[in-house]
Amino acid sequence: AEVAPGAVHVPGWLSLVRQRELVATCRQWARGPVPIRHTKLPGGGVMSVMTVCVGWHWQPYRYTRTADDVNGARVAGFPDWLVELGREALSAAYGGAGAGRGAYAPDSALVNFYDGDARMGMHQDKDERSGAPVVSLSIGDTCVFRFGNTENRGRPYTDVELVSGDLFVFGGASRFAYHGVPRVLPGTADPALGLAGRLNITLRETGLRD
Ligand code: MD3
Ligand code: FE
Repeated sequence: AEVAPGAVHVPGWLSLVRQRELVATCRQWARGPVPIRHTKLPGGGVMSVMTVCVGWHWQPYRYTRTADDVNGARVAGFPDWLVELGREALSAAYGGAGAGRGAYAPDSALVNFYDGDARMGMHQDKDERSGAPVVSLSIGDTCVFRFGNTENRGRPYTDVELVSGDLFVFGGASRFAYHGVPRVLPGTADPALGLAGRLNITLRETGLRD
């Protein structure tokens, strides 16, 4: 379903097997080389969401190769299979004939973990030097995702429930829209996932080079 121009929701895109594999992979990334943590904001705040990065490390508000704000280690490399997953996601959302899909080259993933109390305020993703789409994969508890406008944090916005296995792609006119996660619905995940909470994996092109 196209929620807005370039913003496409594909419910149930990931099989349960694929979701379980991704949970296991995220658990590995969460251990290191840079451990998952609550990101500290320059103003003194701390995010309720926990984040671990792959490929490039996001620290508000820039991407680096080493996690100077955590333990100084170099982040895990961005695997080829994750580039492939990103290309498959674009095909699923925009169609097999989607222009330039082979050229999609995500080089960074942010893995966000939400417990029942975690939230993400309305923001834009604009630290990337690329207008390439962002791919979002949801696993675990259902959440309310708020998709806003490109002008400000407030109305108009649309609330959409994101369920485990859902894919969302944000490209074109939606790439720089405000968005957030006002709440998670605890205990809604399939017990077979063995995950208490919600994982969101976003794939991005940073537009950066070493
Ligand atoms: C719309 N994550 O990591 S995913 C983020 O569920 C982030 O963890 C949320 O916002 C989460 O920055 C939302 C959906 C999403 C991600 C990136 C976008 C929506 C987007 C970039 C542009 C527009
Ligand atoms: Fe975001």
